[in-house]
Amino acid sequence: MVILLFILNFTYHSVSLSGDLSAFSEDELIYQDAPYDSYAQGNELYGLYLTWDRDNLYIGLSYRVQNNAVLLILDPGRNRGVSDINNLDWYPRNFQFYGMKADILCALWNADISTGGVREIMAKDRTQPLSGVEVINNGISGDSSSLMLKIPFSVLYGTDHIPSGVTLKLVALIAGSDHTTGKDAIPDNENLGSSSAIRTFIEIPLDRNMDSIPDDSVRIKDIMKVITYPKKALRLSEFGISPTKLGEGMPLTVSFKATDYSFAKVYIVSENGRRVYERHFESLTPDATYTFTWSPKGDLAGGIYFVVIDVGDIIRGKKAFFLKK
Ligand SMILES: [Ca+2]
Ligand SMILES: [Ca+2]
Ligand SMILES: [Ca+2]
Repeated sequence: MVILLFILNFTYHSVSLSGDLSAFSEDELIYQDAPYDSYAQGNELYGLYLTWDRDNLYIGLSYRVQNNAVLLILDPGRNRGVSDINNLDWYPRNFQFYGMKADILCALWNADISTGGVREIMAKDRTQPLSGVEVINNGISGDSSSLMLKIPFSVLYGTDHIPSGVTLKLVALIAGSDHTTGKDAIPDNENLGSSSAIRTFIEIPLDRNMDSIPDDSVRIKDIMKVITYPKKALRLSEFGISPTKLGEGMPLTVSFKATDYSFAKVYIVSENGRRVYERHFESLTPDATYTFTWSPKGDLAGGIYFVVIDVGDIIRGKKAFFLKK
């Protein structure tokens, strides 16, 4: 019984950020990646380390790159972030995330942290440096390198307490220059060399006993999961507008439903092709109905308007008439 109590308290581990991954325990190597599964020779992810103490999350990554970028992407479960990072103002890479939101991005080029850092993703085209995070990179181009991060939970969640029962998701990627797809991933992702869809992540519940304090009585390897969000046939199961004849100031209701984790662009164009309205929806929940309204302003010309929805492979349009007195 004494022994049992003794081993119960074993998550909390403060890691000193020296650039030496042996600061993590063997148990904290939560994902050992194949040493030769990259699409670019000499550019590899080897292992992901993770642990936490009461106040900080510690992540370590063992890798090797040469003229490539290393990206570590976190979704702390705050329901913020984006599902597409191909148009970011910093390290834009052709990745679309299905089932996770890219929220915190740590990136560096050619094993050199002076070319990178840690940023928060604010919108599809905007990042900002995240302060309060410590990063150490130890390595040179073409050689085995290590990256270590210390992220205070107060930085991740903006409060002293973490959200009750929250789950962290993360994925590490190697990619080439701007707008390219992946070379290697932790965890492994299907068709990484050709597809830009990232569907497989590591998920870690930080607070299984729901007390808003990171758990200190779990072995992370036992509770973490590698989750793949399955591909569904991407289609619009619903797309409707109402009414189809509009008067000035009258709201048009647009509703749609998509079957996969995805993003949708809805725009309204006039007869002569002028875009008068545009709205983006990120990380759609499959089979959830999305509804919004739009009211034509008085300065718009009367006539036909097309309400167009773009869900990746599918583009559909509906006609609305704006009748002006
Ligand atoms: Ca690898
Ligand atoms: Ca891999
Ligand atoms: Ca807890």
